[in-house]
Amino acid sequence: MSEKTPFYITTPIYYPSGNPHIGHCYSTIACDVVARMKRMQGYDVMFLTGTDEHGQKIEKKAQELGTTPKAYVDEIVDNFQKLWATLGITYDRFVRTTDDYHIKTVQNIFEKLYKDGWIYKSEYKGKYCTPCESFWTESQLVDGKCPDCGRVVTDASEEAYFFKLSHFAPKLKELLLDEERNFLNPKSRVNEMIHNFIDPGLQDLCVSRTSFKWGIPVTFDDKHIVYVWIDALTNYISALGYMNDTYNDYEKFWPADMHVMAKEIVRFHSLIWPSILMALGEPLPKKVYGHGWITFGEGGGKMSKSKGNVVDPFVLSERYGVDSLRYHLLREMVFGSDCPYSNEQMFNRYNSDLANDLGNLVSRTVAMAQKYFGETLPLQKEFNESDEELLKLTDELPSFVDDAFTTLRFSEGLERIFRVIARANKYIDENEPWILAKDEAKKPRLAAVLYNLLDTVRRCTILLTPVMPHICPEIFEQIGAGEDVTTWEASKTRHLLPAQVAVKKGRVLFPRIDIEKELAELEALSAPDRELPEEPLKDVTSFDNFAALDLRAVKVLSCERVPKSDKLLKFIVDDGFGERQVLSGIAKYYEPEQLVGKTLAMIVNLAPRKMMGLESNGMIMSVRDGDRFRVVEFGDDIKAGADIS
Ligand code: ME8
Repeated sequence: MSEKTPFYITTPIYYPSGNPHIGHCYSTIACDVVARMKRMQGYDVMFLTGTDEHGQKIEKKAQELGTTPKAYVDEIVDNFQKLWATLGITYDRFVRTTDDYHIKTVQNIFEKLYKDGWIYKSEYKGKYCTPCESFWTESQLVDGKCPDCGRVVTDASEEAYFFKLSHFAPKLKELLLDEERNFLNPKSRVNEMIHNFIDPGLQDLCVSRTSFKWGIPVTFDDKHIVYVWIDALTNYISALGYMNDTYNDYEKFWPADMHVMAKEIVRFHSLIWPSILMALGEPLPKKVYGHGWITFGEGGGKMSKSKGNVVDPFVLSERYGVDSLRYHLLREMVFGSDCPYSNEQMFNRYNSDLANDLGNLVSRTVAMAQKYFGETLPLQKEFNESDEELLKLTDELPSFVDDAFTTLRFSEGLERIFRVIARANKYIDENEPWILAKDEAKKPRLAAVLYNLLDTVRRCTILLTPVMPHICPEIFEQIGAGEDVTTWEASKTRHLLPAQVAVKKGRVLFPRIDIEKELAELEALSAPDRELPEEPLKDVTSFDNFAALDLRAVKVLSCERVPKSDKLLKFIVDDGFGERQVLSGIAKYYEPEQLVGKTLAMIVNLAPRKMMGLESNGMIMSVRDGDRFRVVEFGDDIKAGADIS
């Protein structure tokens, strides 16, 4: 027996700095479709996804929430995994950069690159975008700001290790321009990489940091942690067992057949990643695909968690079906381009393609087979020349769809399948089965027409299975197609349904969506719940009462828990005139050391009072945030004693 051919496909590993959204779904569904299709075609597939859990952003978020980075990411990673389960994502492995085996690989690689002279110690000076964790050269900034997110960058300088990326510039250019190899797709990204990055001069890459702690320690210099890209990109081989003992799949699956991602991280995958691999002496991935962004709202822009315009994929798949969401995303997005997301567009597409074209074709055909033949078609089949157009169009589908899906041109592949489905609906109108049924002598022809229709549905449905894996089996059941005639290979051959095929009417597969009604309901769902604040509004008071309060910014000099109290923290603060002691009931929400050095808001002229035997002189102000309270704080530039009015 011949060994199955391995096929290795990867999504980016996502940052668990916020919950997954439709954008993450797109890349993951795209990879799932390719993985499912390759499995159907008999490949031995490894489909890898995961999460990229280190970095300053996550460290900061966890700190703000008063939790540890690991506890913080655990919860979000769980949401990613729940979403993938909901969407029917058949990944084979899920890598987390906090997994021990991954850490081992990163440390081993870093050590090897250092020993081999590809990593050296120096001083980093440059422009740094904290939210993006990216360094930029002056020439890459747009209006002096981060070209990715448009935010302010700062001058940064610190001791750091560097990877000799500049050395690889000529080889990278050769790789990108190699027509036959066709490494990076779409082609437009090749020009971007060369003009924006290689030609202006590739800088060596800073690969370690000392300014935060949440990362993988450099084994031979523990002040440093490995900075994001060596940690992140390495997931593609750590998860196969490269330089670790947990897995043993590197020989079999590397080099990857395709890395899939959106355009903003193509740079890292097509320049940095190949260079790291070249430095390690390892083969390069076969293809890198950088798709466009799903954009949202007027003016587009990458859908971002921070802009709060996220459509909840859990809600959409629950209400309209997982397969409808999968279909919609893949059908709308033209590979390489950005694509605005709108619920209205999804409903229109659903009604026209799924309810009208596919749903109707299946239900009409099955209903006619039932009505005219009582479910089982008779043996005799009178095919004729007029059937050829439909059959030929269907014959061309499998290789077209294979090529389209493998190169992420899903919309083209799906459009072609639905062209055949539309042709089949037209074939019904041309052949007028209801007229044939009136004449007993025409029953054999009627049987042939219905058989052709059922068989066309069979072949189209096979090709749709990777995209709509939940609903296609139902279609097979309705048209009486058993497992042997629903393999990928079987889509290539005409007339494989049994001669006396028996249909079975089932539920309406794609009930029409009442667009106005659904839009209104979604709107209502997404409107933020207007929760009433817990404290009702107080009676009006005079201006003098307000003016009598002395509100100031104060600097926290020390902070500790009050013994035997689970509520109270004891602060010594500088109020601009001197030091004072104040107590605050926020011990449940903060570790004392988190608050030292902060500048907080305080009422300083409240009469002293005693709690747990200690005197409190004033009140630190905090604001309710759900179940917790957060202190009201100012930036370092506000001086202790500054009055608040
Ligand atoms: O960049 N449209 O993680 P990330 C389409 N950890 N795709 C989108 C999208 C959108 N609006 N939003 C996100 C990282 N994506 C790094 C990757 S890989 C070694 C490290 C998808 O959570 C798309 O695939 O910001 C994009 O490249 C990726 O999520 C970015 O995910």
